[in-house]
Amino acid sequence: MIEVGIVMGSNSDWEVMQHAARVLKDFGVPCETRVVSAHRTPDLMFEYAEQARGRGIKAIIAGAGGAAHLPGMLAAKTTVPVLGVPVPSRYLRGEDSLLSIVQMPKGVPVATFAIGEAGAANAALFAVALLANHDADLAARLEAFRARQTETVLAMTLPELD
Ligand code: RP5
Repeated sequence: MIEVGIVMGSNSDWEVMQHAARVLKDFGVPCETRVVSAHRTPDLMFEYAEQARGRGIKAIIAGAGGAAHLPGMLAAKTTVPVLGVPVPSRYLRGEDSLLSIVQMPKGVPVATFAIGEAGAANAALFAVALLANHDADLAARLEAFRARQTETVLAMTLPELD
């Protein structure tokens, strides 16, 4: 059963959002990827949000750029946690996306991540952490991931100056 939905406003968001899919795949979390646009396919967006909980989806990672209302509108139609990823935009480099997603009025939260690749990967890691609350095997894989990351940094060296 699909546990995490990854949705994005356009296939042009995939370059960024693939990093969320990659993390979930590496952790063995069943996920789906869909193009769902808030302003170009609003009926599909509502349908996706309305059906999410019934389909067993535990978290929705939503990426969008520009006037990025997709995460907020999904959150308006479902109580499944929505994790928003601001996608870099052509003219404002994603600052517009970030502010659109993060500034949700009180009452309908969207967890907002960093602009771009780091945000997409971290949204997926956050979804893994949510699922790991009820999945000991997944929690162990998350601990192992963090330990490997720590080892990598501990092994880093810097060049000597001449
Ligand atoms: C948003 O508009 C999408 O999330 C995308 O980031 C941006 C541009 O979309 P395209 O013109 O590339 O389809 O809705």
